[in-house]
Amino acid sequence: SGPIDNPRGALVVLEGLDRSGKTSQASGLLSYLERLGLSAELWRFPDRNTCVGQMISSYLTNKSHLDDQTIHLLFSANRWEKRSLMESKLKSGTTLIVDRYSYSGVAFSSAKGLDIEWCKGPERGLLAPDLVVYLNIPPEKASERGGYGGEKYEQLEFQRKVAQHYEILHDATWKIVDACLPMEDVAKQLQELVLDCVTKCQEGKPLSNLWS
Ligand code: NYM
Repeated sequence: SGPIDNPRGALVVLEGLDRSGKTSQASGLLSYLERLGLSAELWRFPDRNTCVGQMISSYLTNKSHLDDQTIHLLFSANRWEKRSLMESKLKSGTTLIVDRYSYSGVAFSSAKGLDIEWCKGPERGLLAPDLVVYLNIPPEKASERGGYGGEKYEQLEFQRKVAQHYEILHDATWKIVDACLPMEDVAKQLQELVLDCVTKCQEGKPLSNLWS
């Protein structure tokens, strides 16, 4: 069975600062793809449902303390424990819309001062996204949006640093969408980008690994 008989799904990642609108846009995208009759699922990282995810969650809610390297590796392990399921879903034709991925991992940890190459290390070999959309919002604007929830990292000063580190990670495959536009306009742009990407994957674009 070739790519035409057995088309694979696309791995689509949404990235951006806290309060950039990723989560709302991701669920809008899911209903859009379903309306088109495509098989799609919404995923997010951290996935707080696993044992590792629960350790991450208690760190983020300040119920436990971990040093910067340790939490970095837990975020990465949380992606590794989902890698094989991710691959089988994609191969069986399901498109995955993923709210945060390795770029969050590297941007947030390197914003704390960890070496960026060290941060990328454990991410190598995870599946590479077919499309990364960065929802671009100035940190000041994001902080005005209904306030932060009080988890770790949700402070303007730190978000400014994260924004700078995201910028270092941008590569040719990233699409940047202005997250200050009205929600419907952001949604429209996302739909176009994602549909184009899904089509390329159906036509046989191969899956590859991240940063290897
Ligand atoms: N975060 C998320 C990281 O620091 N590293 C990672 O690898 C990932 C996936 O967790 N402030 C941070 C970014 C967020 C926080 O994410 C929780 P969310 O999307 O608010 O549940």
